[in-house]
Amino acid sequence: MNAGTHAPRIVVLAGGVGGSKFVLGVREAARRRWPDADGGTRAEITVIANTGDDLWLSGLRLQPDVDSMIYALAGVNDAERGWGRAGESERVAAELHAWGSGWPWFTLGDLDLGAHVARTGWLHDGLSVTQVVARLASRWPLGIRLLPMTDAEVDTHVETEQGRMHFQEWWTRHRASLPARGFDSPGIAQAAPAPGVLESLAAADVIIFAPSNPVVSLGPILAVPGIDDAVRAAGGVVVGVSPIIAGAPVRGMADACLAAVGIEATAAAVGRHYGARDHGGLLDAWLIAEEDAALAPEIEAAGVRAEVRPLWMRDLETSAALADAALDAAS
Ligand code: FO1
Repeated sequence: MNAGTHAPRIVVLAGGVGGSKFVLGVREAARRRWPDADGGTRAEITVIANTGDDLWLSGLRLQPDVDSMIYALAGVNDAERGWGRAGESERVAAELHAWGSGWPWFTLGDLDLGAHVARTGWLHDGLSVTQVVARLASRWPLGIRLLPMTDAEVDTHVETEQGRMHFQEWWTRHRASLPARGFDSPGIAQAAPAPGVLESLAAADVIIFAPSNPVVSLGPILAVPGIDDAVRAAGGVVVGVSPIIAGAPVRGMADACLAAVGIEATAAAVGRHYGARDHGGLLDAWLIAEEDAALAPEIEAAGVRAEVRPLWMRDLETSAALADAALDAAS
């Protein structure tokens, strides 16, 4: 990436809350590096969002990761709770629960419900998922282009000792505490990347793997046939940010997901899981935390350039600094 001469095309692969925090940082870092006349950026930022978390509930289509991204970039998210809109009431959710509709452990806020009703209506009218996401994302000036990974419905399921369940049931009802034997997203092997996904990867100056869950956030994106090959073949630099710091996930319950698929919860093991592009893998560089500096030789031995940086995203400033470090690693 030649940062000096032209505003770059940046593509971020991202999942839920960690992904949206990181993308906020990318947008801010790009505004500072490549400002335009309107307080935005000349850089083109495309976010490819995980849709493996999606679900049907009470007859409505939910897309938690897409909505987290839109709400966070619009500044209307409930940052404390971690999902939904700030300041929303739950009157409709209480009615749904009273009717026995939906899941009692899964609460849909009233403002958030507006998005689900609108989305379901547009899908019913025959719009593709890509078109629906574009409509939802057009409500606020987000400063990025948001693409779903695929237009196909590929909800993730979990195999546990208590049977098979939707990922959201395992995650929110059981808080990932039921030992998982594995994850699968039926139909994903036949799914096609959404329009624009392969084109954006091919044209990117830099592709960044957000510090999102490697198994249930970035895993589904990379499992859509053609996406991993497009990353391998990309002319741009591929930089990943570790979602694991000192053996624990930055947020969420990624360690439970990693254990289920036999990957150790360390920054080195996740880096090796993605692998080096020089050896048929996906990464050129892997950002690890200062706490994990001792793992750098192990990562470099696998052929991936390890960069030690502060990874904690506490606020916009630290998210922007992390995004800046990822952009630097691509230079
Ligand atoms: N997470 C919860 O832990 N409890 C909930 O009741 C809940 C409701 C919810 C509603 C809409 C939505 O888009 C997301 C929601 N989430 C809730 C978050 C979500 O289950 C997960 O954290 C993500 O899918 C993981 O990335």
